[in-house]
This record gives sequence, C-alpha cells and structure tokens, in this order.
Amino acid sequence: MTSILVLNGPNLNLLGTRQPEIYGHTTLADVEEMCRVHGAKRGVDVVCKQSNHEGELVTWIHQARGVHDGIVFNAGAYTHTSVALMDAIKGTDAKVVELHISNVHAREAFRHHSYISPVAVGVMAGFGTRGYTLAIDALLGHLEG
Ligand code: CA2
Repeated sequence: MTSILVLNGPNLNLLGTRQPEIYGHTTLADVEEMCRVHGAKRGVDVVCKQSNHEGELVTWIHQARGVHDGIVFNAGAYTHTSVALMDAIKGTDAKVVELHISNVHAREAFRHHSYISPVAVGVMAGFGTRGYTLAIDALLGHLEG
C-alpha cells in the first residue's frame, strides 16, 4: 500500500486559531483528518505529524526512508532558512511535495526563497488548506509516473 507522510513544521499547530485572514479557519486536526479521509478514498495510507523543532523534522524525514513513498511537507518558516531540512530530503528516497497554505510569492521578499524547492518534485502554494489534498493527488500522480 502506498504510504504518504503529511508533515507540518513550526507554528502550524496554531492553524485555525490565529491570523485567519492568511491561513483560514481550518484547524490542523481538521486538515489531518481531511488528508486521512482523502487517502482512504484513494486506497493510500496517510500518516500526519507536526513539530515545532527543526531536528525532530530532520529525524522524521530520515525515518521516512523505506516507510513512506512520499511526503507532503509544509516546513513553515524553516522553508526559508533550513539547509538541514534540505539535506535531510536529499538523504531520503521519499518524494517530497513542498506545500504552503498562503501564496508565499505574493508576500514578503524573505518568503520568496525556499531551501525545499530545489529538492522537491513540485510546489503547491496559495490554495489554502485545500492545498493539502491537492498536494496528495499531485504526489500520487508523480509516484504513478
Ligand atoms: O503559507 C504557509 O503555509 C507557510 O508555510 C506558513 C508559515 C510561513 O512562515 C511560511 O512563509 C508560509 C507560517 C506558519 C504559521 O502558521 C500559523 C497559523 C496560524 C496562526 C499563526 C501561525
């Protein structure tokens, strides 16, 4: 069975509780349930994790090797800063889709650079929390070739 890890980085545990004008009203628990249900409809196992700690995200990416076929990854602000996450992705065989709820390219200049994009198979940004299920489908399409 195909297995996908939906991985969320720092502050995304606050989803739906603050800054709804940018990130919407859907909570992280809602997003994770939506992803699991979406995966079940497609016969795919979806595992969801969130951490505020860079090292924990690195470890989970290492552990994905041979376990998950792909990762939908919203690295939050670490997207724009983390060489460690980029290196971790290079070291895994899981295919990564980078995801952002907001359109990072329509925001501040410091959000325009990503350390994840060069090592991802593709990027989803600006479609709100609906982007997570779109990213799962994009990843499945990529994995099917
Ligand atoms: O648009 C995205 O998904 C981001 O990855 C979200 C990050 C931001 O630093 C990236 O530039 C773009 C921030 C996540 C913070 O999430 C919150 C959600 C609700 C309330 C407060 C923060």
